Amino acid sequence: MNTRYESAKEIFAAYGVDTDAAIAKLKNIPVSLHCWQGDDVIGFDNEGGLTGGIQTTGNYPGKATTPEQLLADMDKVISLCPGAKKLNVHACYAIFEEGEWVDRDKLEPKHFKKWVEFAKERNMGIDFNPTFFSHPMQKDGLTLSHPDADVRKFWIEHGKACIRIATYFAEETGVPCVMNIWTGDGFKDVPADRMGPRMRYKESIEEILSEPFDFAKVKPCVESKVFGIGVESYTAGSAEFTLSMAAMHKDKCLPLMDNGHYHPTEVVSDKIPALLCFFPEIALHITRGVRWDSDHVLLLDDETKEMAKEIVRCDALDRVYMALDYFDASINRISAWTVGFRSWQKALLTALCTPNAMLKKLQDESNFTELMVMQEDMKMLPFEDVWAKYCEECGVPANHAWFAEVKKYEEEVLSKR
Ligand SMILES: [Mn+2]
Repeated sequence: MNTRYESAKEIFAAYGVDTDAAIAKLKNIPVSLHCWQGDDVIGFDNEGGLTGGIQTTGNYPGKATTPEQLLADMDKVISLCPGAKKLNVHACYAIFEEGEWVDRDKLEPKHFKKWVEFAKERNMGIDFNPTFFSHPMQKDGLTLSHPDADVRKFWIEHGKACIRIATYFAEETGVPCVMNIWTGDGFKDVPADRMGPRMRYKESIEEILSEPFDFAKVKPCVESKVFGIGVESYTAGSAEFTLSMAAMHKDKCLPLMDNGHYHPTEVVSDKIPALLCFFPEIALHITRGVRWDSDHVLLLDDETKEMAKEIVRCDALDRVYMALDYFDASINRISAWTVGFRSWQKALLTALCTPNAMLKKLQDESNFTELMVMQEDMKMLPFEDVWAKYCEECGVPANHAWFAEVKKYEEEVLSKR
């Protein structure tokens, strides 16, 4: 008797798609799992809560408030998701010893030793992010672009410290560390000077990048954003600014695109192949904005699928660093994390099972009528059966059966916090 997978495999093979190869490939593509879904982007180094242009909404019970809880929660998520993972840590998640604390400009590798231990035990690399928000030195909404040199200096030192920590992550895990620079610097209302803050921002980033590092191990990125809460009229790190920054410093930094950080009708799926024409490597933050940069949980929606498709059909799985970046505090956080990670895995697997060579040929022959017909047909292929096989091989449930685990964890662990 034919199993569903065997039957699906034949259907895909008729279009020239090898589903076994797709499954084998996806198993080895790391996707970075962000630690900040577990505690609503709070971290362990401050008591002030989340401030500075980003926001979580909701107060679902059970959020992690200690490193032990957060690591246990991440472990639960990891156990429910197929595929290779990398950790993504923000600097505000430094884990201090009892009674110990240093400010962000003085952070050292030892403050992230527990993250390294956790990653190494699970065979994962670590990505890293300086935290330029939720801190009293973020003054007037500004950090690296502030007119006061002392404010800029504090944050430059933070950036340099993070490069040293990123080097430590790369050396300990043997996996390059993507280190992303994002600030919420900007203005609520019409600025009188748009260039000044950007010149200061440029010089500050260049100073951070003057910290010695090996570009094979540490991959600094610059992330743009069109606006933030309370920063609606102007951001220093606009799309043009960060893209130019990366282009002018190709030997030491990459552009990072967050698909929540553009005007609502712009799509990052179209920007991926544009950047790949010029940059050997790029980085992504994958999220779902609803009407604004709301960081809703990633779902298997059209744009998510389209982004994955572009990475795959540009043959760029080894050139694009993929990291998840969403946070929802209104639902069970373990479930939110898991749904998002699994959605991106589904999008990648779907892309790997799409007959891209056949579709490209139709386009190159200007056979646009047939291209439309075939693209519509492709939407109905039995992806579910390939997904089930992939999950089985990875030892995780293929369908919602994983949610029973989350409910059990909520009852036994989360509800007691
Ligand atoms: Mn982001």
